[in-house]
Amino acid sequence: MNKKLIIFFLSLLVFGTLISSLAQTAMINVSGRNTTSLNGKWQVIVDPTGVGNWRQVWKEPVPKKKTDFFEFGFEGGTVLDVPGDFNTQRPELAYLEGTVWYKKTFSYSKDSTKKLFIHFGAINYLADVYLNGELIGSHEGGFTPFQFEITNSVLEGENRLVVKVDNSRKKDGLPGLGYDWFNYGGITRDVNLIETRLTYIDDYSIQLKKGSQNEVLGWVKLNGNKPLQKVNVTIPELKVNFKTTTNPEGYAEIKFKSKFQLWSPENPKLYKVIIESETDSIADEIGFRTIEVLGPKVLLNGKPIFFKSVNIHEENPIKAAKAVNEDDAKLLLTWAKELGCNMVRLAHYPHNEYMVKLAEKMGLMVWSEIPVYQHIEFATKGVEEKMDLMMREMIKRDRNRCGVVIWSLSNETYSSTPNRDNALIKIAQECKKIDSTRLTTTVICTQGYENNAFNVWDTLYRYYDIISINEYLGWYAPWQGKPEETKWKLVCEDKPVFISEFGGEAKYGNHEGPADEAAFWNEEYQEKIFTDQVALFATVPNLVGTCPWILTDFRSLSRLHPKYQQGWNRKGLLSDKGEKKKAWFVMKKYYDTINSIHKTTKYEK
Ligand code: GCB
Repeated sequence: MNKKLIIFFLSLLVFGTLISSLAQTAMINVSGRNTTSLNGKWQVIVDPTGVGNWRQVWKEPVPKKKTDFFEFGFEGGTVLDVPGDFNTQRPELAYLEGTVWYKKTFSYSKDSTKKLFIHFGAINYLADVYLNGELIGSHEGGFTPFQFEITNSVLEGENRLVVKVDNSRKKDGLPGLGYDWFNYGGITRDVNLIETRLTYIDDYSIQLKKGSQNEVLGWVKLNGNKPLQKVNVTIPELKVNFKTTTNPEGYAEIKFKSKFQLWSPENPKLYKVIIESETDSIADEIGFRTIEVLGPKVLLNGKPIFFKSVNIHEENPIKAAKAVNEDDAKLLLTWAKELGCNMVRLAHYPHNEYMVKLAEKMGLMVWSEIPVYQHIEFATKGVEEKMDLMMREMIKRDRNRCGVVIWSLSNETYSSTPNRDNALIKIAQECKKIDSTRLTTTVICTQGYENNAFNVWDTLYRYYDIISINEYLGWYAPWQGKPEETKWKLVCEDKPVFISEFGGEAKYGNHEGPADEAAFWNEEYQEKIFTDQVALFATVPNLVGTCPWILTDFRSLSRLHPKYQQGWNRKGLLSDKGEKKKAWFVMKKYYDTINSIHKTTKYEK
């Protein structure tokens, strides 16, 4: 076994034990396993002031004596849908940032040849999970999966599961106190019981070796009491049948060659891949492609690619609620395709698995991001560890999704924040250790823009593959000359540049006021920003992609304009009802023609 991989697995082991008192990082490919869904109606206790803790509501005591009574209970109370955010399910929860206790019962027949896990796709933000009155563990972070093994704590017959969900903002949270999206609380993703054999396939990585278009280099990891096993990886369509044996740690390297039809936006080919050990078997749909940076260019399968991207929040604007299922994903991604995109930036946190899988099937590359957003307390104890864990949870879940091509490790942090550089350099290096086959980026919005010259000075970019810039020229920063005459200064001259956010607000159907005045939120002003941006793009050196902010209007409590915003950030190319604003057509035209006109201009000093 390759030395680097041994070190990687040892560090996973050490790290895994450190965090096991909290949640376990979840096994991958839940839909390929033996699951019982716990989605559906859950009883809840709404507890805005957090009294449920001292009342110990998870114990659900019943009066025994005539004088006993309890001022809480799940029976006869509110019922909410899981998955779903709690805020949009009951009017009185609309703006709740606090605690809701969820309860579900399930029955189980114990089987000594099986292990049982409870798996949560995500809970926003803090979760304490109680089974039959006992705390089994906790998890922090609103957008990544986690699990607990309950083989020994589950009871024969009926079981009571109580989950404390708390979406209060935390100063040392990820994100921190302030962010420009709606803080949907709740059990927002699927909940499953997963039954496995005593030794099961926990994780695997099956992707092309860095730089190769015909060789897979990966690994499989078993978990359980019989780590030494024969393992087969088969891809029936390619007649691949690779055999290996795991070592005493349950690990085996996977290495084989084949003639793959490479995945690309034009041909999003996925193969059925079956991984079998002596005690377990799991199937996946996997695509193969390479993504790399060569000087100022990004190459997909060895050829230069221009990222025609769009930003998306995990929200169904029509329902004005959290996006939670495949239909929601389809709605959003179909719009992205219609715009002419070949990529989506899933901002500003890892989205649900439906989004990532469907994007891959539809030929959309994915940019996935952790919620290290703006004012993060990098110097506060524990914050770096949380960043690291969230990154690992994000990568573990989607490592086999070839559609994911970029890991973004932060958005709009400030170089003056104590320990920011240190933390973001460290995480970039860790990310590469875990996955050297994808590109990394960090997004920055503090740059110089004076006398029509744009100065990208933040040295943090040196540690990432792509320079990603949120610029908002024409909206937050008024133009200082002709867009097509903008001059550029780049801190890293030879790196690809991606314009990860630009745009401005307009209320759909609003044509009030002069077309050149921002304060009227009219469609014409937003359209002009986009026309000017297209002119600007021709001046950007090393440009490899653009990503307007944002596909649709989205809910944000910091958007207080009573007439035009009404609690919505109106930078969508589409309204909250999916209506196309004028700017949509400018962007669509750009994406429909860019392949024939775009040349990556070299940076010149
Ligand atoms: C940004 C942020 C994004 C905001 C956007 C805006 O730079 O990255 O989260 O929503 O600006 O609309 O101001």
